[in-house]
Amino acid sequence: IGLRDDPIQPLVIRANIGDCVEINFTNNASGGDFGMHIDGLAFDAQNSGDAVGRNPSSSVARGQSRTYRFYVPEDDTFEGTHYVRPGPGNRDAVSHGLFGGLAVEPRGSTYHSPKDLSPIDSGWEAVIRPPGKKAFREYVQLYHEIGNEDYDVVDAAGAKLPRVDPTTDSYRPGARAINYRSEPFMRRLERPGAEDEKAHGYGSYTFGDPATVIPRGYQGDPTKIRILHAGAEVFHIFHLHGGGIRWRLNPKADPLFDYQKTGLDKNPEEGAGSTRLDSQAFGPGESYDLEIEGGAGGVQQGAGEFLFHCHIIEHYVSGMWGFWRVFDTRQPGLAPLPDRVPLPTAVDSAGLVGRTMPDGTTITQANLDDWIRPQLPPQGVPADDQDAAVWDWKTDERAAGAPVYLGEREDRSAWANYTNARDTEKLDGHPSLMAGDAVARLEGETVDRPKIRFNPSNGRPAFPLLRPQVGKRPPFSPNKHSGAPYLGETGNVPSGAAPSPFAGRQDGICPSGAPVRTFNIVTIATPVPVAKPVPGNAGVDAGGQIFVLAQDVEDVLAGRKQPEPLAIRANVGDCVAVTLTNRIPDAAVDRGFSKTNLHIHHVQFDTQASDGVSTGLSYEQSVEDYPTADPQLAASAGPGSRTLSLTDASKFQPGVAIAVGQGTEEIEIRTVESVSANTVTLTEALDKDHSAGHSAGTEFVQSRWYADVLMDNVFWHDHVDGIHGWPKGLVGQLIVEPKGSTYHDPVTGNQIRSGALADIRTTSPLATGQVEGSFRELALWTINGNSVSDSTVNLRAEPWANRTAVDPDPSVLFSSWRHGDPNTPLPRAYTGDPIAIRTINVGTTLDTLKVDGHRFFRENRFLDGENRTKATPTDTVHYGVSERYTAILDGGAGGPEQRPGDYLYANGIGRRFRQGAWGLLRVLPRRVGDLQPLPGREPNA
Ligand SMILES: [Cu+2]
Repeated sequence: IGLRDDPIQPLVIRANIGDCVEINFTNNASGGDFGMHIDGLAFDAQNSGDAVGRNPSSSVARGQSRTYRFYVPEDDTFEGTHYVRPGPGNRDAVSHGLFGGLAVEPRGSTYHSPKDLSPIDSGWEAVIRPPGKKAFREYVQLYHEIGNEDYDVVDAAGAKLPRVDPTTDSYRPGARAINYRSEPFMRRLERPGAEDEKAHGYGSYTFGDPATVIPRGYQGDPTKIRILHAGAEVFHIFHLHGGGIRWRLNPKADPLFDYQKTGLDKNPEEGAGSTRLDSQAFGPGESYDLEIEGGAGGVQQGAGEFLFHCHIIEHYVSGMWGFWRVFDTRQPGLAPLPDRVPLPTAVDSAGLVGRTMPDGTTITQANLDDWIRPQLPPQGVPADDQDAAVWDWKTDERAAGAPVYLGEREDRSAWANYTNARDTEKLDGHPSLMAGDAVARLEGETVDRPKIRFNPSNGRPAFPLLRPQVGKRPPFSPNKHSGAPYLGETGNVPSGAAPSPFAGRQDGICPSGAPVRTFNIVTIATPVPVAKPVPGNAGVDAGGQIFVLAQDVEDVLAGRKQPEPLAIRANVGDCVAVTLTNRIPDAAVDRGFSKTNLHIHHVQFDTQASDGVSTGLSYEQSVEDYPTADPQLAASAGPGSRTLSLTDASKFQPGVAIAVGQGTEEIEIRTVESVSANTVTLTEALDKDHSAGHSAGTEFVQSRWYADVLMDNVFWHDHVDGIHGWPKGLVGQLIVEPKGSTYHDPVTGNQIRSGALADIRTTSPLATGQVEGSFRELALWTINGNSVSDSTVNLRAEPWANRTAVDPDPSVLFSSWRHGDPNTPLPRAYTGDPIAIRTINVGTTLDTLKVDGHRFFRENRFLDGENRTKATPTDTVHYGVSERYTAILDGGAGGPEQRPGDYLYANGIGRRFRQGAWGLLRVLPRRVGDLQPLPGREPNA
């Protein structure tokens, strides 16, 4: 039974604004009398389904029936999911699934099956047709725990699941669920031979589709995701991947937002103010309506898998995840929205012949290979199931309209995770293929290959290109591990004489002419000094792991530069080009497998290769440690050279992409033309010098991001092993600054490329009415779970105990006269300097950030008609992992009264404060030699 039609799912029913809801309820359950209550609607006390206070009981005994009436008031703000549950005394039954949702839809809406648009009565997935407005797809997701926290979850055979997953260390595998379904990584990684597949826990290529919900849609479909916390045990934080696929915190406060406006948008409306979110913390009983900007595929209009999960890492590793599958061609079993032009049906390669492509090429049998080959991973037979450099595709030269391009041989191995039909329809008799696939068998082969499908309108491989191959690592993306294999790296690239499949693309990730900022990022293992040394404790996390710019690797490893989470910056309208390599040795990490990747939020990107996570049928986006996995240069190579002499060239095949100088700022990416013994010849010459001993190989990925709007600070992090990696430091942020900004060291004034403390020199407003020119900036992560101190800011801590051991007097606990300045970041500013704290939570519970003596706004661009801020200021915010705030201090440093002095900032959770997650903001009354003034601001002499 596929999940879509599975009768075992939470009951989701629907009503419209202004409707009377009449429920004929029969109790057939054992275990007592039950009623049915709907939260947030109007009802008579006799009709409430429970017995609260002096209200009469309205539950019914087993075998009995009654009718309940609820009323949806005439008010648009009632739209959304309302919790359906029995009386509140039945908490235990609720924790085992006695709950559902009533989705309130716009006035007069009708509800339809996503399969064929027939009317439906219930179900988590629906097509909603409101009169006078565009139809939208609706996905109702109920997040919940299984049982209470003392309950032992059992498997299908009745055996208790472990409290701690032996494959990942995650707590309570199988107990974190969406719509009664859980897909703990444990269930995937326990497959024999899966030890090196931890990076592919979300991968359908390696493990098949998960048991959890897979909403499906077509690019540009208007979409509302309605989330409800139906459990009662712990908070969750909904997070949706995919970059420019965001929603408003407060859509009704943003008159410029309209769910109906979908499709490609490289310059989205900055909006009247409500903040764009891709993470939302929610607790028991809370629900949110996420109206997706740009619709399915986001404003960048990608096709592919858009992962969603609770961002609390132990929750998603324990099963609370799924993905939204967005197609670019029409699929069996998924009806187009009734008011949208249907996408084309995919064709095989022969079906492209005679069509004219966006670059002006008319496809012929003669130029077909020039068109298709650059869009596929390099052709070759992988050396083993971990060889991601090639993909074993073929052409059938005997077929009608030959050549016809075929994918890998279908995997017919028996693996329970994809032998069931799940949300994506399967091809009968071919458990790993999709409905709509056609197969061919090559001479001499004993199994079929699926014909590769193409979008006939643009000649791209239709998503998904890949089909499951159980236990294998997926291939890297084509076009040199491009970050944008589907959308293209750059928009509107001019065409040439030859066929150029990446030319003429309106949806190329970066608009042509956008400035490109390049960051070569390396993950390294390095000791991190977390706390000041005290007798008996050096305060060093010997197992630290961080992202670092390649240019800084040697300085960090040599102790010349303090290790910290990586903050990088780009301006609105900039294109960011990233290479990622990994030099964390296997021996340095949990279970001896050190792969890393880099997942970013919020910016526009191509989810098929820049998400960081190889979700579903995406390309490989994680990398092994290159010093082990790849060879080194046996002799130096320099500009103009096309040959590489390597310590071992046996892993390379013609056509594969090779990064020369992995882990260095000089990294260059080329294509292998030929291999002879240990010499590799490249198709293009090198531009830079590379020393003997430097590495060259296939373990690298490229990402491409477009910072389309002023979205403030953006979280990024490793997504392979957050349980172990985030507390050690594998987190970062991209800060999107106003147009025209430059970034400077506050001490020297020199321009900088990274770092938590920066002066931002600009003439563009950060937030109208608050900061309209240059400002000072602190990137601040509250990172918890570190082995030196459970609570840190930016991997640094100033534990109270270290101070009270010296002087137990609490009245001077925070005195720098008594104890010196704390070890934590210490931003400095002159009175009145504009200052912004860019903060992100990296913990497993909710934390608060408090800034003493100052206030700031949760929403910085929530303005009235006269451009005055309408938001309410606060001095403390709470946030869960991945939630971020830009705290622009009202009145600047020293507040509206412009008072100099030292001000405390701290994590407000008592034990975290005591463990050292606090620091000082120093507001200086007059000019000092080692702090540059901001342009246009003259400090007192
Ligand atoms: Cu959670």
